[in-house]
Amino acid sequence: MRLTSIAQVPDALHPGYDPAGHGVGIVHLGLGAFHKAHQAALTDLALTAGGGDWRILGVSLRSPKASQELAPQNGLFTLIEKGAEGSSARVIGSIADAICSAGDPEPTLHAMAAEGTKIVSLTVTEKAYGLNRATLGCDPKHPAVAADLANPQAPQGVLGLLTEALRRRHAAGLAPFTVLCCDNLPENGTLLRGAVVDFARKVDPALADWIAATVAFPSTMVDRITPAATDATLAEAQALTGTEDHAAVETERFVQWVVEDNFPLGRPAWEAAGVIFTKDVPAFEAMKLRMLNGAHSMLAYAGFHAGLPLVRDVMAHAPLAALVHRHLAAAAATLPAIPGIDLAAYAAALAARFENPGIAHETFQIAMDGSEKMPQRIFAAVEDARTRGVDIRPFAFATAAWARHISMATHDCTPYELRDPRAKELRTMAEGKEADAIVTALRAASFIPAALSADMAFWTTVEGILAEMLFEPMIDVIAREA
Ligand code: CS2
Repeated sequence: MRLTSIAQVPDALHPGYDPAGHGVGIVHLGLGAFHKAHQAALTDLALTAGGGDWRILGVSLRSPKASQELAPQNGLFTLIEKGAEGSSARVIGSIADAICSAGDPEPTLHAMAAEGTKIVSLTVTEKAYGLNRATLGCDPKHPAVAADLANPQAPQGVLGLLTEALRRRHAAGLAPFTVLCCDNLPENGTLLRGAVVDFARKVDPALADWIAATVAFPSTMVDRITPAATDATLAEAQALTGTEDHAAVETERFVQWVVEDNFPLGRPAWEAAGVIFTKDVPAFEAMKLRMLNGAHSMLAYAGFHAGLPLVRDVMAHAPLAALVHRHLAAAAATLPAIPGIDLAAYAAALAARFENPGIAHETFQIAMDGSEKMPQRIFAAVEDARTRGVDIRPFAFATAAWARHISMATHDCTPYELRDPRAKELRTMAEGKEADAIVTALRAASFIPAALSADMAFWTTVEGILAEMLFEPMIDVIAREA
């Protein structure tokens, strides 16, 4: 029997409130596993503690798969939390409904412009925004941005949807919703604000001024390791709930959300769910991006090419695990102190999370979209490593491992697809090339910051390691490096 009502599942798995008693206050763009395991789960706890009309309308932007899984279940899904000691589950009631905006953005725009909508949150991945990080505006060449600039009333992309929905609210005399970016980008609220205002300025300058003056874009740091759900996830959900759940998700027990408290129209009682509200989100964000995500990217490239399919396999391979610890320590050394945070303890906790035997997180999944991830995870750390006198070799190693990935070298691993929005450009730069030619092409690439491009000592180190990775088995290069 398909999961459609909480009455079908054991009492112990019920949400702590009656979902039907709460209206929608949040429209969420990007209905992936991460949203379900993170913001939806924490909003579920906030509804239990503080109530309110804070349920979520989930919107999938491109593929209708996620909305087709959730809508027939009335938004209900099983959250399976996994640790070394086993699994536990509960049914999440915070998602009220799910729709897909591809093809017809009207229902999404209608919901975003509705008076009851107080927050529009996003987990759409780095590449979906169409940000220009150098100008802190939008990138008019990004496919979704270009399409939406040509047709702003029927948008498909994130910037177009936000701008058109805000235009409709302004025209209707409604206060703007708060825009809550939950993607792994540095100062994500500030970046998204710049891109939306720039996009709006190209469409309607008066609207851009209103957005700049009135819309809140709090920055956030989000964290929960959540692999893509598999058939095994769904089978486990069925065993735990006694129902057929096509939208179940599995995740680790750890969860962290650090948020700038700037919600002019209010927000759920997220503090009751352990959410940290602070003015200094960028410091937490840099810590998480450089340590967790930076180590993740390094181990994903090195691990995938060394024949280690899962993060936990990497942690069981002593030489690469040693490089993970090395990377965490080096990344920590590039960061300023954060009051109340012990970076060595944070690094140890991250390593334990990577070792989680219950989580099957694929190195190939993390290897996706490197050109969008490397700047904030690895390259930004190099600049601070220079000013702080930190050894840059761990970051050069991570960069070389990524460069090997874009070179498509398969002398010691299975053939793979390069999944990156710049795949074509990257392959032209690197496929079948020697290390020196790849490094020269990378230094000239638009996503490499100018200061880093000029750091010859860094690139010479990258080139040396990459030359080894292109000719020897990755596993041997790792063993020598460790
Ligand atoms: C990972 C992240 O896929 C990736 O790039 O590094 O999704 C990571 O698991 C999350 O940021 C953890 O919070």
